Amino acid sequence: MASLGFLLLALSLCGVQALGDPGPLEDVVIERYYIPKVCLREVQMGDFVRYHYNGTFQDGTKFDSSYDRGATVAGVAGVGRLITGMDRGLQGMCVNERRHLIVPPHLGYGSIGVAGMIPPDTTLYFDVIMIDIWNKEDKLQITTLYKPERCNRTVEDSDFVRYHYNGTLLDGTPFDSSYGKESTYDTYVGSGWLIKGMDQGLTGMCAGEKRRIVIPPFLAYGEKGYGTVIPPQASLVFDVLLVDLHNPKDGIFLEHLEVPASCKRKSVTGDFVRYHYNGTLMDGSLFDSSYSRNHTYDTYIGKGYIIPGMDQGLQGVCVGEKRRIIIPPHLGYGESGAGTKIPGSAVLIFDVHVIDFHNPTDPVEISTVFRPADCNITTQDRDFVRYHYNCSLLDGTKLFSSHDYEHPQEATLGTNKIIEGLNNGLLNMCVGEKRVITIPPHLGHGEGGARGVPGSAVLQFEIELLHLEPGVPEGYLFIWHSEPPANLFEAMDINKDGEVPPEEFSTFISSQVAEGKGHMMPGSDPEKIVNDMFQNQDRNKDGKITADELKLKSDEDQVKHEEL
Ligand SMILES: *[C@@H]1O[C@H](CO)[C@@H](O)[C@H](O)[C@H]1NC(C)=O
Ligand SMILES: *[C@@H]1O[C@H](CO)[C@@H](O)[C@H](O)[C@H]1NC(C)=O
Ligand SMILES: *[C@@H]1O[C@H](CO)[C@@H](O)[C@H](O)[C@H]1NC(C)=O
Ligand SMILES: *[C@@H]1O[C@H](CO)[C@@H](O)[C@H](O)[C@H]1NC(C)=O
Ligand SMILES: *[C@@H]1O[C@H](CO)[C@@H](O)[C@H](O)[C@H]1NC(C)=O
Ligand SMILES: *[C@@H]1O[C@H](CO)[C@@H](O)[C@H](O)[C@H]1NC(C)=O
Ligand SMILES: *[C@@H]1O[C@H](CO)[C@@H](O)[C@H](O)[C@H]1NC(C)=O
Ligand SMILES: [Ca+2]
Ligand SMILES: [Ca+2]
Repeated sequence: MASLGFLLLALSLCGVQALGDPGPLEDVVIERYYIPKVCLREVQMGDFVRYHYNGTFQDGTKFDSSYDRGATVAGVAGVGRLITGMDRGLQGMCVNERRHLIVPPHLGYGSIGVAGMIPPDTTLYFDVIMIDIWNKEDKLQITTLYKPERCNRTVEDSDFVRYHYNGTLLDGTPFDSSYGKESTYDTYVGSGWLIKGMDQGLTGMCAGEKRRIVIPPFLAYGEKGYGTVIPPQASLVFDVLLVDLHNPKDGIFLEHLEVPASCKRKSVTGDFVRYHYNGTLMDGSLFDSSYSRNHTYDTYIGKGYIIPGMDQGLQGVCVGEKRRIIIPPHLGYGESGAGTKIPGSAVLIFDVHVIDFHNPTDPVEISTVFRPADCNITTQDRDFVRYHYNCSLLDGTKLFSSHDYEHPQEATLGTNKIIEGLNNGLLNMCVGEKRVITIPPHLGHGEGGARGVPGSAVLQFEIELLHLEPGVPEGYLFIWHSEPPANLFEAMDINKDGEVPPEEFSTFISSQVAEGKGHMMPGSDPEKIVNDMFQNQDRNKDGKITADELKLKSDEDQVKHEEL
């Protein structure tokens, strides 16, 4: 029988009609006139099938058609629920295959026929197209189409996912797609929001992964189907691209990309941090970058000025550190997203490079690099100093250096000529000492910065003190080291003629300085200072100082007794 059936099949492929009437057929004649290139499965006994057909008599008149009822036929193949000819004729069919079947009466409706439709002993001709095949034993079929290299988190129950999909029936008919809807499909997995097959099919995916998920109807919309687009008993094929996933219980995730070997201090709440960042979504698209603005992002942390995930993620950073901060949407921009580039419920990935940070209560930080053994005389307020310096930002960017000028830098301490932090850092230094001074912006150039200095920047100075001259208090030009001579005027009036002209005054002051009895304000032309001192004493401006003028002056300001 089997070999005869095969023979008949072979004949039919050679064109059985051309042979005229071959007499009653023993078996179904099958002509597979369209076989799709891809045939993932073939109908087997017990499979559920959905198909369309046209049924005609030998003369071509139609006696039945599934198309006329506007619905596919669903049934189980090979178990005697269909006419035997159909049971046999459907065996081995692929989805989208088309067959022409010739069913002899004894495999059709026999000698009885169907009242009013099929006369007795009629050979039936069917054109069949297979639409869907599945089995109760079926499991979900998952094919991975693309898997990203980096895949260390995968979808689990109760995760929230955002994905794109194309949904088709098994025969390729599209029924739905997320594309063209401006947005991903967003939902919870394993919480009953999705059809069972989708819950299972999404599980284990990582962001960026692409899968084909074939879902049998009992894990999809089952016997009811869905609306007009998904027929009853339809298998579904979803091509899914997972865009993003997180769990509502997630906190932030940190990855430490680059931590400097030495980290004196780590950031805490209330610190002001300057950092560069690249912000991307899980699919790798860049939504924002500080580099595009050529400016660090500057903010206090832990104070609610930035999204909570960032407030948390910037805690404990070191200056110079590079860190990846992965922020779930409930610690980012939530369900509504932000702007045009951050979709609702998006996970944000910030790659951060910390340039510097400080606290508004920070003092100047001094670290001594070298201190000479005999360091007896150190700088004090009002002293005049000469020093070399290199100034840089904490990320190493060089800003200024005294070595670039012909002469080292000079300054009188406490005169507001240099930034407060540097002034403080130059105190209690001895000649030859080397220091590194770290200056927070409130003791430097502040929020506004200065030419070449970014706003709120922490500055680092390398200092070498070259020279020190003791200073004089504010408003003084000269001070005595101990008590001035008892009879000052007589000491000054060298030729004892009762007057002190500029020459005598100058000679007197020079000898006092030379004998170490006093010193003039440093850092200025001594001649000019002596001249200023003379002018101060010569009250009536006649070019000479008298005893009365000198007395008058010292009575006037008792407190300034060290000065002339
Ligand atoms: C059945 O007939 C209709 C109308 O002629 C045709 O469109 C359809 O393709 C036929 N189906 C098959 C399976 O041949
Ligand atoms: C992902 O993997 C990287 C290294 O490959 C690791 O540093 C990081 O902690 C992992 N992230 C998660 C969320 O497991
Ligand atoms: C869905 O179909 C569109 C258009 O053919 C295609 O660009 C897109 O990559 C498909 N998506 C998936 C997840 O296969
Ligand atoms: C950033 O700086 C670079 C180089 O200095 C310059 O080419 C670019 O135009 C700047 N971009 C902006 C947004 O200022
Ligand atoms: C940000 O992206 C730019 C360009 O790809 C890169 O040069 C820079 O190092 C990145 N920054 C961080 C902090 O990852
Ligand atoms: C500093 O003091 C030490 C002893 O305390 C002394 O030996 C040395 O000479 C002093 N140096 C100067 C420059 O005064
Ligand atoms: C400044 O930097 C130069 C070059 O690195 C170095 O030679 C010099 O000693 C530095 N100056 C100070 C004061 O540290
Ligand atoms: Ca005189
Ligand atoms: Ca006078």
